[in-house]
Amino acid sequence: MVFTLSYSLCFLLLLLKLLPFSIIAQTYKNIYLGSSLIAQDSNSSWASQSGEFAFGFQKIGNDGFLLAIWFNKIPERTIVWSFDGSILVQQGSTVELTADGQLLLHDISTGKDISVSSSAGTGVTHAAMLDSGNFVLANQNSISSWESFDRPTDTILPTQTLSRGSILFASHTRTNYSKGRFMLTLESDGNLVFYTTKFPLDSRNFIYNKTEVSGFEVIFNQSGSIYVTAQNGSILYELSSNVVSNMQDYYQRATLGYDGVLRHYIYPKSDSRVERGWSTLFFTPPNICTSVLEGTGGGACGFNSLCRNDDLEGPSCHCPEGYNFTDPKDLLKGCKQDFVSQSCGEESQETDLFYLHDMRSTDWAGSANYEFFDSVSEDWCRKSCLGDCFCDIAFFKEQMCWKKSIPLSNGRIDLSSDWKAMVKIRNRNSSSTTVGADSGKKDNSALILHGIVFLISCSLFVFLCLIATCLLVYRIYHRIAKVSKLYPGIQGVTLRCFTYMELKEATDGFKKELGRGAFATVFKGVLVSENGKYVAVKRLLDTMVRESDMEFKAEVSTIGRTNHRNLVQLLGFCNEGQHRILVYELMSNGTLASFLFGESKLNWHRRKQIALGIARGLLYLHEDCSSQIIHCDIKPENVLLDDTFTARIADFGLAKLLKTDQTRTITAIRGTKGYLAPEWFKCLPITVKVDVYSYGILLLEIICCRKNFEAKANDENEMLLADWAYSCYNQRKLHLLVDNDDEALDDMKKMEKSVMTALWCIQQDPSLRPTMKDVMQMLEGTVDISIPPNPSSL
Ligand SMILES: *[C@@H]1O[C@H](CO)[C@@H](O)[C@H](O)[C@H]1NC(C)=O
Ligand SMILES: *[C@@H]1O[C@H](CO)[C@@H](O)[C@H](O)[C@H]1NC(C)=O
Ligand SMILES: *[C@@H]1O[C@H](CO)[C@@H](O)[C@H](O)[C@H]1NC(C)=O
Ligand SMILES: *[C@@H]1O[C@H](CO)[C@@H](O)[C@H](O)[C@H]1NC(C)=O
Ligand SMILES: *[C@@H]1O[C@H](CO)[C@@H](O)[C@H](O)[C@H]1NC(C)=O
Ligand SMILES: *[C@@H]1O[C@H](CO)[C@@H](O)[C@H](O)[C@H]1NC(C)=O
Ligand SMILES: CC(=O)N[C@H]1CO[C@H](CO)[C@@H](O)[C@@H]1O
Repeated sequence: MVFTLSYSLCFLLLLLKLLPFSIIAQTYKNIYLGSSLIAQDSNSSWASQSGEFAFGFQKIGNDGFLLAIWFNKIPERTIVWSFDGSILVQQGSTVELTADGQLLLHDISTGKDISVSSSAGTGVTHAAMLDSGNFVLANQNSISSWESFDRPTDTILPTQTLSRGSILFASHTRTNYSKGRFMLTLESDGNLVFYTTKFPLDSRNFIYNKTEVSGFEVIFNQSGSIYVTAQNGSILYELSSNVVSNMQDYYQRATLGYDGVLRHYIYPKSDSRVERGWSTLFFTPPNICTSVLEGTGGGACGFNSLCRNDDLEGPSCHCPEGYNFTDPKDLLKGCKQDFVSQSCGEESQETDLFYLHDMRSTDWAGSANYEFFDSVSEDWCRKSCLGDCFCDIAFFKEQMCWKKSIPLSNGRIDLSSDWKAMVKIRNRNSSSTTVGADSGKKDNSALILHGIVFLISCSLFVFLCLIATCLLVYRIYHRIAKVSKLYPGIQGVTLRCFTYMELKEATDGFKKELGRGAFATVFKGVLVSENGKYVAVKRLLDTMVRESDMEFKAEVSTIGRTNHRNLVQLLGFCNEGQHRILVYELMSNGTLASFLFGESKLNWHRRKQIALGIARGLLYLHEDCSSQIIHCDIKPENVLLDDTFTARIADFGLAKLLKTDQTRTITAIRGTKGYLAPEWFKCLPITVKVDVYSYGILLLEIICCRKNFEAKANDENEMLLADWAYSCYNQRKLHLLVDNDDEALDDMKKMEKSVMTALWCIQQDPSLRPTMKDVMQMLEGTVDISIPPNPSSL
């Protein structure tokens, strides 16, 4: 920065003492060592000579004061720079240019001093708020050693330049100046790049506009042009050009808005103008809604939201019907369902409780479709989505039907398009049913007809693959089961065959319900015949169980022949008429889910033990028991804790006990949303690696004590634990995953190993996932773990 400083500083100091301030200097006003400002309601600031800019404290709502620079002559007091938007100080805090030339922010509530000019060299003799909007610390020779222009926040001003490596970052919201979700940088190789971040981390997520030039710097010149120049000064690329001839009559700024759009604004200086206010001269990208197409992350407006770009007003965020903003104060945080989503359990009953709402001109581009059908009718597409608990929205176009689940990415509204999305919403009440909800029952024949059409489509293969796999797996087990006798177990385990009356008595007429799942209800019981031993009695819904006696017995004996300290032991069964009941030992501490997501959480060391226990149990099922068992539904609800808090896997072997071939494609899938490996949705064989995947998700949940998908997470990138964990791992910020968990924070090495193991388990490609034996070794620390690739990349 050029200073027109007079002869000597001493002379100036002398003048200062004798004369009023304004006479001294032409273009600057000095602030001397020892000066300070206090954060208080009567604004205190250091203004520039012309009074157009000021440096000091700006009150931000009722949250505190921000150390900032702003346009001082306009009513809006628009902020163009701030020290650190995340630091708001309370009334009475000060900023001081200390005797040794440091600019210090003293926060009265913490009592801490924060260095504002940390990189300034020694020898600072004064500071100045320049008329350009630049605040500088300078030495005796007026060489500046620190400038606010070198540390831009979201705005650049005329005469300011952006050098290679500088970053403009969007504010979080209109009124919150901490770092937001979008950044603009001139990269070290000279490209001008706009990108989204993995908010709240700064790291780059998706580049939504890139100008490939080998730029040296970005210049905003006084007549209102913004351009990229080469090192020799020649203009390589013009971003915004001056269209107003009398630019000196306007204030100008270029700001990267919290919505990710860079806008060049002007504001008439003259008071005589009737209409004053910032108006946009130029903005880019032209349509951010279509520019942001993130592979991971929610898109321009966050998960499940819809971005709409109006020519006049720019982009705005909306929620689909039935959804509300996650945080009404931060619309970019996305939307959440305003209803309880469809349960995958009693699916047949719940279908009637939902309807599909048509939303025209709406699309969620790039959100993974988990199913696609060709040559089907719209009606078929609707019913298929309604009857499928995984389907949250469907699209129909020219006989093609796509189904997607939340969280949905990159939603946008384009009024000129012919898109049509159908959003599934729970009925407010059964009387107020709208589209298609009440037609479910009577149209079964139509459904079958369309089923034929559907057989032609690609999904035929998915369907056949599943059936084939199931049949094959089943055959193998069946054969093994046939040769062994029913009752004698191994290692002294004998299955008891109970009568229905016996169990009715034991449960006092099936009174004390412990839990209810998709295909069974569990009751507490006590066996008088065995010294009052407590048991869990699992009564399978008769519609869900295989009809054949032989099959049932075979499967039960497979389960009965397992014996491991990390499995819930099957004690006996009942197979009388339509009554199919399994009797297990009772686990006094209930499910792991309640100790991860409930009020009282398990401590870190216990959680580590539990993670190992589950891995051991799974390893036994996969490799060590007489016939391999794929669990198919590993989740915290299916891990029980006994009185010593040892993890015991429940419900293994049930996958084969249940009818798998009664319904259409997706419902043939066993398992629970969120824990399902991708191969369930593809035409890939189902192997033990599906359990490894589910285990990986479960392991992350155990580490972080939270659900894999949490709509009310602090920030949208935290919503999907799997993605969030990878970002934190990649950024070496694993501490963010276990916020207040001191024990885990003290055990970072182990915690990192666990996260790495989990990331390997949830790789898309099953062959990349470790076996449970590998997992055990990784967790026990007996092998080195290599760096896991991004699990969401294909
Ligand atoms: C302080 O500045 C605000 C605008 O930021 C203005 O509305 C208010 O009147 C000022 N207060 C005083 C005491 O000057
Ligand atoms: C601003 O947003 C950040 C999140 O990025 C949050 O931590 C902070 O509390 C917010 N500040 C205010 C004053 O709301
Ligand atoms: C600013 O840049 C534009 C475009 O390159 C040029 O026409 C104009 O003369 C420049 N103004 C100044 C004051 O340098
Ligand atoms: C400046 O450099 C660019 C390439 O960086 C080159 O194309 C241009 O001719 C140079 N201009 C002058 C005047 O040297
Ligand atoms: C990127 O920015 C340029 C310049 O504003 C614009 O012409 C182009 O359409 C933008 N590209 C996208 C994909 O938004
Ligand atoms: C969601 O929005 C609707 C109206 O748009 C409102 O009635 C409802 O209370 C909101 N729900 C929540 C949870 O904020
Ligand atoms: C929200 C609401 O009105 N719910 C009612 C819907 O109808 C059932 C009976 O069918 C009532 O029990 C609910 O209270």
